[in-house]
Amino acid sequence: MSKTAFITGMTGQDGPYLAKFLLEKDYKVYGLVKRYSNPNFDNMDYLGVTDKIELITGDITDENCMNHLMKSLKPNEVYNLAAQSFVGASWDLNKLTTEVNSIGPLNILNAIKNNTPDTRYYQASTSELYGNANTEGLQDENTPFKPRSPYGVSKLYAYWMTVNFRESYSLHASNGILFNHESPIRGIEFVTRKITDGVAKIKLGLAKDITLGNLAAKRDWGFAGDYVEAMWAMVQKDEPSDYVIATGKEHSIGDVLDIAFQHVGINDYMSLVKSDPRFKRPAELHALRGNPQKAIDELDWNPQKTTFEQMIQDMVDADIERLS
Ligand code: NAP
Ligand code: F7E
Repeated sequence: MSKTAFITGMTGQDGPYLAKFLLEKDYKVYGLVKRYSNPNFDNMDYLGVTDKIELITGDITDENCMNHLMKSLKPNEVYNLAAQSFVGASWDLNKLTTEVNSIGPLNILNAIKNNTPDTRYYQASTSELYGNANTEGLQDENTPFKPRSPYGVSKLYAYWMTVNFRESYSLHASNGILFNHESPIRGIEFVTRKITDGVAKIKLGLAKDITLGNLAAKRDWGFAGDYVEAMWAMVQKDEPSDYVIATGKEHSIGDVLDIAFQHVGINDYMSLVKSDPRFKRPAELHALRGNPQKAIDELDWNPQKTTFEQMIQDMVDADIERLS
């Protein structure tokens, strides 16, 4: 009999990639979507999964809803990907961010514990937990957490609650500490997609320039399609644990700009990029680079499947196609 998985955050970036991966493994997939007057299934459509999963309307901040769903669906695996995931908005939306990113996972963990304690749980944790800890070296599972955004602080609670339910109630609950990962269906406000969308618009004559914030930021950017494989792999382990998922390579915003502009044949682009303090954050996180060695050793996960260059070029191509 095929396994069942319940994924929250189906309209986002990672939900559709994970659903596609699990469908290929013959899972029955239930996907949670928030109630909206005007739903947007574009990301699921892009990956061709909309009609292959059972969509359920709900909200992770609603305790009753999570209880009811665990009781009725009894999934083998739960992947909690739902979040207010935009760091930049988390200062103005600090309470909402806490309710979704901290209380949401708590509701799911309680619902599992009370209804289906054999269900395995994946929590979407993040490199934002580290803040500026150890920016000179690589961050791994033992690097101390020093979050610098309300988003990071909200995710810290969920991280420790996941560990706590594992240790207190023996739940199979794991944290994937994922570093930035991108794709053609990345949200338009995140910096890589903002750049690839902007470059595509400039190429097509639809925009004159791109306006960004802190141009000095550096990140460890991987491909979402590769990262969902690690989510699944940690849930399959006999013992639950926490894993850094990263490429181990650091890139600058300048690297993203170089690759994206060069891909459309524009080499001299400096006058096309503006900086506006509007897009800067009250506290910035300067640089991140993760050490995925534990995931390589224990999950047999390959951090170098898709290169950074290929990913950015694919994003530009997808944006040009979408806009053409
Ligand atoms: P995303 O594109 O922002 O998607 C987030 C999803 O959560 C959306 O489908 C959103 O629905 C849903 N959601 C928000 N509030 C909800 C609620 N109260 N109840 C139910 N669903 C809700 O995020 P992503 O990039 O796919 O990331 C997936 C997860 O990994 C997130 O938890 C994120 O914080 C975490 N993460 C991401 C990265 C990254 O680089 N992408 C790195 C580390 C960790 P609407 O669209 O309807 O609002
Ligand atoms: O910013 C700088 C910005 O918004 C990356 C989320 O998925 O990854 C993501 O969070 C860097 C930051 O991603 C602009 O200041 C400059 O230093 O693409 P981002 P993020 O904040 O790293 C982590 C791991 C998550 O968990 C999150 O959910 O780029 N930057 N100029 C800009 N960023 C944006 N968005 N827009 C700009 O104009």
